[in-house]
Amino acid sequence: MNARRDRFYVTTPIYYVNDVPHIGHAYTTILADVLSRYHRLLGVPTHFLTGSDEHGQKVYDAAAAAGISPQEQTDRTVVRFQDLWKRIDISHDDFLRTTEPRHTAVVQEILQDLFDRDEIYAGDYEGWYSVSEERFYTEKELVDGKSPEGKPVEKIVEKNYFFRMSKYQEWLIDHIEKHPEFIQPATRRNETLGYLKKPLGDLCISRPKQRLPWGVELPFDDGYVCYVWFDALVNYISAVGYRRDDAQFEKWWPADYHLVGKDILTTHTVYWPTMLRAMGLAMPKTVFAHGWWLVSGAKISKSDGNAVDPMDIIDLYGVDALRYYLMAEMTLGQDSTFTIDEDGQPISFIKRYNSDLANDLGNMVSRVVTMIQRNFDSVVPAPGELTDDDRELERAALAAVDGMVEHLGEMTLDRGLSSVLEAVRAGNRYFDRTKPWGLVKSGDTERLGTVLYTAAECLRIVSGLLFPVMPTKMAELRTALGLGDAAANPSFEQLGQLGTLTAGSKLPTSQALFPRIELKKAKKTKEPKKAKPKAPAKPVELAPGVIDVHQFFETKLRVAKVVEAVPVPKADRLLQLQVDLGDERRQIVAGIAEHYSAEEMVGKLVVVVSNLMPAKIRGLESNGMLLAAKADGVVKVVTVDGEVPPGSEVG
Ligand code: ME8
Repeated sequence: MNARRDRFYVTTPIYYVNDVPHIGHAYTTILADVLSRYHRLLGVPTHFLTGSDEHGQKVYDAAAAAGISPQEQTDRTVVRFQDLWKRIDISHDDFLRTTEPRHTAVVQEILQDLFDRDEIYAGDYEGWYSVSEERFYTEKELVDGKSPEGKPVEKIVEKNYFFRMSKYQEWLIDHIEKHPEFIQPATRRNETLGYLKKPLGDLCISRPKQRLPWGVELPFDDGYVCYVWFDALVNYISAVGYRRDDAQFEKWWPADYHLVGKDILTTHTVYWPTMLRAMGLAMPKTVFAHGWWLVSGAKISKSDGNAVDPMDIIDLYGVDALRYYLMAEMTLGQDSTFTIDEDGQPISFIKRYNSDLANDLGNMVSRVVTMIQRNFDSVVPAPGELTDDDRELERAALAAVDGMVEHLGEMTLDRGLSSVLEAVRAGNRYFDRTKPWGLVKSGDTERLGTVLYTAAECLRIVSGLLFPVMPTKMAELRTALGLGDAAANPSFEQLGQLGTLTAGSKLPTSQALFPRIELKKAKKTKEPKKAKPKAPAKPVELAPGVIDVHQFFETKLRVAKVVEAVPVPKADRLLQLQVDLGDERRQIVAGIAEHYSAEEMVGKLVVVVSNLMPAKIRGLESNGMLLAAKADGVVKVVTVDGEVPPGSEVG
């Protein structure tokens, strides 16, 4: 469990500075920040590294398009990332730019060393290159003449330098199999193991300067620069003193978590470990690949023009609310949808904010603080003897402390936050049960004081537990509860010490912590007149259970290809499927595990109901339903008779 780590080194991807940051970049960085802050509370020495990936084709092209030098492009854009991190309270210990000499010099030394030891050799390269993804594909990997992600590719033959990645294939498979924690979650481990079933080639690690002059120059051939990924991945070690400061390097390496999005799984779980192996270094403990933030079923990305600007949310609703939403809404490892209505209102955000922060937490805070202000002249009352009700609330708050520590260890942060919110809800129920307003009426001041003190104690614990996620708001809450040094974040140990709230301290006047967000009513948009099918002259009376054809066509059935499948832990009947619907990917949780293994399902063309409201099954988002036939306890999923493109309509 994380609580027992003796130090914690966490990294984010270093982001490309070809464009400004969007909510996806903010997400990974906030996640690393929250994990770092929790570990600091646990008393674990922590090192949090982030930075910028400044070389390569993308940045070079962006500079050319803007009519400026690549260095100017990086200098201008990196500030946008650094400013955003300041704005959203990122507490990183280091920000590495790959154009800094402390990094480039180390990259060159590594290249020279690998070249001297024949881990890097010169050869001819013939392949298909995708500019937008900055990587080569083999002929076999292309799909309809494009990269597997659908990006255009061009054929290139040239002399290049190669890293002997292929010779580490068997070792890597063995390492992944022996260390289940190395690639998480399990779906991603299976994906990498699947990738490693095909022979692994050597990795082309150079780019001729005449095609791309922007990069770290190869120390053994000045006609070439280093491939951007070979340069970028090294940031995780150059930043902590590799080849420069042995004591610092010993202290932090290997990293505890490389946090990445699932888009960059192969580079982190195939290229990086083989590079480290060739350098004779230890493997990172875990590469954790989280899912994507989607809008209308598509990955949020700048190039797709659907980027959500974090600043828009922050300006309207505040930094902490955004941080909370991103952490509470996404189940780590799965995709999550950011919904925006036709008026541009971030609906999923507002719903989560109103239910958890305004209705539950904000409401409890305002009940406790207002009653102390009105009935005890703003002075925290001393508790009398505790009843079972009071003890029950104390137990709920302490359970949240344990829950958070446990969920941190399992990287189930959303569930850790639910356990804290559960304590808040228990607090509101406690209020309803103990009815302090009734105690005011009956003049039972001692019992009233005990109830308010116990509720405020619960809030003290909650404020500490949510501090890593909402540092500003929780400092405000601590001030509102009369806790001396508002900014001081208590350790987990202090959090669990009951009776820490000081009776007799005076509460300052405070404002509502999380005012409710009123949703604007959706505009009435005029529906374009559809050519309606002719209604029958007389209403037809349908026999019970019979529907007419229009009712049938309200159900949208589509063909989907199952691209990934894994069993749902602790649920014997469920499989968690990722399906391809042509224009989007979805997750469906299906109750078929007793009839199909996960492996059997992958590759099947199934029929799904595609216009169902998303549902949560065992905490997993399920977006659609599989059709299946059932007879005598046998279940067979409905498939199509032949190859049709995923997404095809059925009907
Ligand atoms: O890949 N949802 O940089 P990059 C969730 N420079 N996370 C998202 C996201 C989304 N829709 N979009 C982006 C690179 N991200 C390389 C990395 S590391 C040695 C080099 C996050 O600017 C997610 O963490 O394209 C993803 O992996 C990363 O941004 C990609 O950032």
